Amino acid sequence: MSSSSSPPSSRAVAIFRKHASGQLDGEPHMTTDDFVAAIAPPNEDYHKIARESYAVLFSAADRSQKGLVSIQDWIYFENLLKKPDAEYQIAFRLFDTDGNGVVDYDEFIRYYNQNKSDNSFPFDWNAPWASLYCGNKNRRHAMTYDQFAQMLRGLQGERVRQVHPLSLFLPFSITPPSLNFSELLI
Ligand SMILES: [Ca+2]
Repeated sequence: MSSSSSPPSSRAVAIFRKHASGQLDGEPHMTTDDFVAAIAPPNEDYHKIARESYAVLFSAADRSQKGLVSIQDWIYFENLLKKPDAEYQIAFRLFDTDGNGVVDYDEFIRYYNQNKSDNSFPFDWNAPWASLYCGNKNRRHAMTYDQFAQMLRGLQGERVRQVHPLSLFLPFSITPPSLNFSELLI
């Protein structure tokens, strides 16, 4: 059974109502600050990096890129975090900036270049390995979620075992949100 079909937990709804300070079309919505407050560990002494780490997840939760998270977005995100491949699902949504369900080459390059750090995976876009997923310069192709996840797993296995998939691309590490979230739901 897909967890995306699970009914929303009343706690998830309660957390949303507690934190949502924004309004859109007369409905409560979460701002970035609301969202970070809802998912970050309650006693964490924020510093800038931690805040940015959590705030980046807002982009994955804000499915229509409207700058606010609706109750439907929140419940969808909560279900996403329950999935065993949550980190990959989140990474995919961060890269799929137009939300059309595939990551095309331009999206991939753009997100990678915006977020890479000195520690990021150094892609050789012309390597046979990379063209397997992204195509070559004559013919680029978009990645489905399965292809994207396969690529990330390949990257991890090849280069950095035990490394969080998002940290391959982002200039900071993200504490797996599922842990914080489940603590929050206890
Ligand atoms: Ca896309």
